[in-house]
Amino acid sequence: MNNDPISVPSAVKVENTAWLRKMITDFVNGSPENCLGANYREKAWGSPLVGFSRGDDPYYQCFKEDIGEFLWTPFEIFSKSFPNIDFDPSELSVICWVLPQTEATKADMRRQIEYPAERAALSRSNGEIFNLKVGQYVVNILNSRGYEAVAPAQSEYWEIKWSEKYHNASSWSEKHAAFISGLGTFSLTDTLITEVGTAARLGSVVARIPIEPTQRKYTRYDEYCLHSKDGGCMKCADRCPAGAIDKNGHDKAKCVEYQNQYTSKYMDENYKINTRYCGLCQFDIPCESCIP
Ligand code: B12
Ligand code: SF4
Ligand code: SF4
Repeated sequence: MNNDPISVPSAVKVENTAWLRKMITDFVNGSPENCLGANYREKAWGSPLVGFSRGDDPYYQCFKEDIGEFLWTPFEIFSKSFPNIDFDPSELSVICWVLPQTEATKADMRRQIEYPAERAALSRSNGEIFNLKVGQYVVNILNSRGYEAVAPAQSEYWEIKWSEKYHNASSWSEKHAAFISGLGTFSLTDTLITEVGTAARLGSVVARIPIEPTQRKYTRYDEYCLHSKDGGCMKCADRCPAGAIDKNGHDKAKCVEYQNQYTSKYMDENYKINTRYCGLCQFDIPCESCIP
């Protein structure tokens, strides 16, 4: 299929790709707000990965059909956000980033067997606030250059949703956008495995700007997970204190229950952090920091 917006020269798309990647990388690496906070005057996140996809990539519609009608395509969330703009879906691009956990957080988490370490809990609370700021920053920079943009997961319309097939879900999935944008594949635990591993958080922006999409280096949906090769590995299952991971994948009900019953209380009592998080299955595993 070739429905390229032919009026845009390829050089412009390549140039946009380069400055957007640099702008996000410089912001993450240089911002004083990229900080764990509390007693940790250190970065919340390491240097980011950045990837791009076309807003009309057919994968967006495929995932919508598989997951549920509620899952937005880029076209849907852009139309909701800018109802007065007349545009073609081929004019949209999706900009995605991956924020890797730092070496210090990873070292702490590898030692944990029941509860998250304080650094990791702070990456979920303060680190996620910074992740949202990355989205706002990208939107602001694009707006200042005349491009309309929205961070779907920060949209007033974004909601937690229920998928008949996959249970807990939401109106916009960062993992699916990152998969389509060439940043990684799914794992046995449901998380995305990227070139900097799975111990990471993700974010994205949909914008009306021509960008060269990132080439996907994979053909299969679960290609980077060792379990998908021969049914082995499953180190993530050993790491899960809730027994929420087995050869069939990730049991979200058990995962949510463990977070509600144990880790949330622990973080509140021990770190005075009020958040829902566990994340043990992302650390001390072959796919923690790389494609295994
Ligand atoms: C709802 C939600 C949850 C729910 C449900 C988790 C889930 N898997 O969706 C709960 C509370 C359980 C949860 C827990 C966690 N979450 Co969460 N969560 C979300 C949220 C808000 C929405 C996700 C969504 O809409 N998914 C859509 C559904 C349909 O996708 P899915 O369930 O993964 O199903 C697909 C695939 O996994 C696959 N699949 C299904 N079964 C199988 C089996 C095999 C073998 C394979 C290969 C694939 C596969 O097919 C499905 C359809 O495509 C996102 C933020 C966002 N807006 O995206 C964060 C997000 C997914 N969470 C994240 C994180 C970090 C976590 C935790 C580690 C932290 C924590 N809170 O403890 C745990 C990890 C648990 C785990 N092992 O997945 C990150 C993921 C980062 C990454 N590297 O992928 C996200 C993207 C947040 C962010 N901004 O970074 N989360
Ligand atoms: S630990 Fe092994 S089985 Fe689990 S997600 Fe990583 S590669 Fe896949
Ligand atoms: S985040 Fe969920 S799946 Fe991962 S170790 Fe904790 S309880 Fe288990």
